[in-house]
Amino acid sequence: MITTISDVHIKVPGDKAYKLFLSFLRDPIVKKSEKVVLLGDIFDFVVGGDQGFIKEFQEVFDEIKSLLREGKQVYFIEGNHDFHVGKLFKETFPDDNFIFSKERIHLTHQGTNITLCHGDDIELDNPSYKKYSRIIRSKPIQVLAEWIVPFPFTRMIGNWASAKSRKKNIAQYESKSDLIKEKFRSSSEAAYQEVPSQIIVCGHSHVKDKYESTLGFIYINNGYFPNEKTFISIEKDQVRFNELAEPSH
Ligand SMILES: [Mn+2]
Repeated sequence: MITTISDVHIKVPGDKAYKLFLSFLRDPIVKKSEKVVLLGDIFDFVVGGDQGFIKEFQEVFDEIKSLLREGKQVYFIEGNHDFHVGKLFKETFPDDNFIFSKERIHLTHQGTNITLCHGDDIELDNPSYKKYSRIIRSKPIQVLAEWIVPFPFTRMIGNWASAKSRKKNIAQYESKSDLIKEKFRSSSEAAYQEVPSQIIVCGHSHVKDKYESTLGFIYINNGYFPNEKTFISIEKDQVRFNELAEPSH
C-alpha cells in the first residue's frame, strides 16, 4: 500500500497542523504501508539548507526516520512552500529508502501506474504564478538558498510565498472552490495526456476531490489537511480517503 499526504502547512512546532501531521506519521494505515509519499507543502515555510529547520521540527524528522528504520520508502516531493531542501533532507535522511524529487514522479505499484505531483507544476493557466515560481525555484536561487545565504534570505522568500498563499486560500474558501476543482480536473487530464497513469494524485489546490475522468483514470487530491484531516491510500487499483485514527494528540 501507498499512503500520501500534501498541504499540511506546518507553521510552528506544536501547532494544529504539526500535531495532525504527527498523527498521520503514526497512523496504523501509514504504519502498514510500504511507501509513504509526502507530496509537498508539508511545511508552510522550509526553504534552503539551514540545519535550524531540522532542529525546529525535530519530532517530525525523528518520526520520518523511524518510518525509514521500519523499512518503508519515504518520498518527499517539493511543494511551493518547502523547496530547495534536497541537500538538507538528503543529509538528514542518509538512507536509500528516502527518495527526494523536485518534480512529479511516476511509479508502478502492485501493477498500478501512478503519478504523484504537488500540483502547481501541472496546473493550467495562472501565468503570473508560473513566472514567479520559475524564478524562485531556478538553479541560481537554489544554490543561494542551499549553500550561501540560507536563513534571512529564504525567510524572505518564505514570507512572500505564505502571503501569496494566504490570499489564495481566502479566495478559494470564499467563492472559487468549484472553479478550482474544475481547473484541477482539467489539469490532471492534460497531465494524463502527457503520461497516462491510472491514478493521478495532486495537492496544492486545497480543494479536496476524487474524480473519475472519462479518459479512464482517477484524479484525487486530499485538499487542505488541517481542515480535512484525511489522507490518501492506494492499494492495487483502489484509491481512497482515510480518516486519521487519532485526529488529535
Ligand atoms: Mn502548494
